[in-house]
Amino acid sequence: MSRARRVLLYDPYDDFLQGPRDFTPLGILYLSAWLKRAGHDVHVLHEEIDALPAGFDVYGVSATTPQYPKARAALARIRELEPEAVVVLGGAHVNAPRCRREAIADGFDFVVWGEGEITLQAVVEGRIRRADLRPEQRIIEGAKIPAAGGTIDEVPAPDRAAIDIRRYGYPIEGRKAATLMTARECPFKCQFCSSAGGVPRFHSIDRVMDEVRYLVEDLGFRALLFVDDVFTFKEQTRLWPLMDRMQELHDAYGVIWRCYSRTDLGMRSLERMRRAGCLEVGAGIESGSQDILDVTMKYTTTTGNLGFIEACAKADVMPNTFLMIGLPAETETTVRETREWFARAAETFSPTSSA
Ligand code: B12
Ligand code: SF4
Repeated sequence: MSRARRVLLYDPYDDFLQGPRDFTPLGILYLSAWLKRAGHDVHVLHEEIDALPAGFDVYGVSATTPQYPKARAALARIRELEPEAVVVLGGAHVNAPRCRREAIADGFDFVVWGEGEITLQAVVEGRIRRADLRPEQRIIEGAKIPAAGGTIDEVPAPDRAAIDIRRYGYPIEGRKAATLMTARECPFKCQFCSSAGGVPRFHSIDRVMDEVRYLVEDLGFRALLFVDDVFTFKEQTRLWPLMDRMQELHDAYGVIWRCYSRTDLGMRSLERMRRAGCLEVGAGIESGSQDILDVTMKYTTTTGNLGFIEACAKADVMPNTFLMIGLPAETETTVRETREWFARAAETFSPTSSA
């Protein structure tokens, strides 16, 4: 390996992301685990910009779009602290082409979009160098972790030891939930989504359960939040066997959890998930207008979405629904349709428990 480099990975504080919205910064924790395994001296920071330290060769900054102003301010601060350091931007914000170009124009040395691990390592080790590249060439699609042997188990678990994990915890039934991922990418092409159009790759069920057991048995969490864009892909061949394993843990420790799904999720899956401790499923309803669902290529229907709410009610799982106003083709009529859809959904949902 080339010389070990000092790397600081930074996820800027954001006023919106405080209290229950202060989630573990999984993106930089994955990168930290990967770079440490390659022998680098990596530090992780999820604080205000004032806390940024000097003394690093490479600074990796992570941002969603609302965090981008803070990421830009962090860049300015890093230039004061370490003018010669390489500063790399990644995260969901730069999944949009225009945002990548802006970031290079704003002065980031590199923009790595998509998956960060392999390409950030190449930058850190000097195999990709600023001096060799024109500005537009410094926008790089992150190499994807190959699904060797059918899984992405090569990815080390997030480096949760690098942060004070007990500070975080989305509340589910008053318990702090730890976040984790079991797969990468979504094959759908919803036009508004920054995760659209990939090739899903999965961790093995054994590997998922190793991480779950670490969170439950070693760190003491009794609630979990799976942050996969769509946790419920491959219902019969993957979800159901995973639910059998989760049910063992639910029975042993009373672990409860939440995940995200599309609404085309079968009743039998919802029932298995409930038995395995799932209390909430987050799902993108997006709109009560079929026109808008079609224009944005969501590939769902308003009636199918209502069927999902009904199935959740039967399975005793709380549907957390997301919607957007202002998508292309939105009019006063489509906004009214959305309001009407939600009124029908509220009537349809009559949970049989406090879940
Ligand atoms: C949990 C979550 C939340 C939580 C916490 C968010 C947070 N910032 O911590 C809550 C519920 C609060 C939330 C709120 C919102 N969210 Co949200 N959320 C997620 C979710 C489901 C998981 C995030 C996560 O942990 N991902 C796992 C990690 C591993 O992924 P990652 O961070 O992208 O990291 C990888 C790469 O991006 C890259 N990378 C990351 N950082 C860096 C840095 C460098 C230097 C490099 C090289 C690479 C790199 O490498 C990593 C590993 O390969 C994602 C969807 C998703 N699956 O990612 C949406 C997502 C991040 N949310 C999204 C949105 C739109 C929002 C809201 C704006 C919604 C709203 N209208 O209020 C708010 C804004 C919050 C904010 N200020 O950032 C969008 C972001 C789109 C965008 N352009 O930024 C996403 C991507 C959903 C989507 N599919 O479109 N969210
Ligand atoms: S199904 Fe969900 S994650 Fe996949 S592209 Fe559509 S909105 Fe994005």
